[in-house]
Amino acid sequence: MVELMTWRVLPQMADEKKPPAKRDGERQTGLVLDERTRTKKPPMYKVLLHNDDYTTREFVVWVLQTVFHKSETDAVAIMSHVHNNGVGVAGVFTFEVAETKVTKTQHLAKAQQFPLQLSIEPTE
Ligand code: TYC
Repeated sequence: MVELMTWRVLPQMADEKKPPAKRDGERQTGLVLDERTRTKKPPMYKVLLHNDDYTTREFVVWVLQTVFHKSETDAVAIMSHVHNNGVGVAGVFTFEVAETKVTKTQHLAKAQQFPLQLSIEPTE
């Protein structure tokens, strides 16, 4: 998947010899970006993993490594957290990416007859 982002340079920058004083929100690139480009971040969503008594620890660790690109150490820590607390965060993504990861994981779990449950929740 390819995501494109446009960075619009304000016209005032084109002919000015010295840059204007730094504004609030201007980043270290020196580019002056319009208000919308500067401030708009996409809403982000947590993918939650839920504990159950049947899915193996090994499968959960494998899913965290292959679908969520976690290191083995982080994958084991997240799996253990879910096992001990009932629920935990597998990762934080835009909605479309979160949905795709949930769907992939559900298919992988079903193929092995594991009842693994996931959910999506907006970040604050
Ligand atoms: N509780 C499971 C077991 O003891 C392991 C497990 C961990 C299952 C995390 C689901 O999201 C989960 N085999």
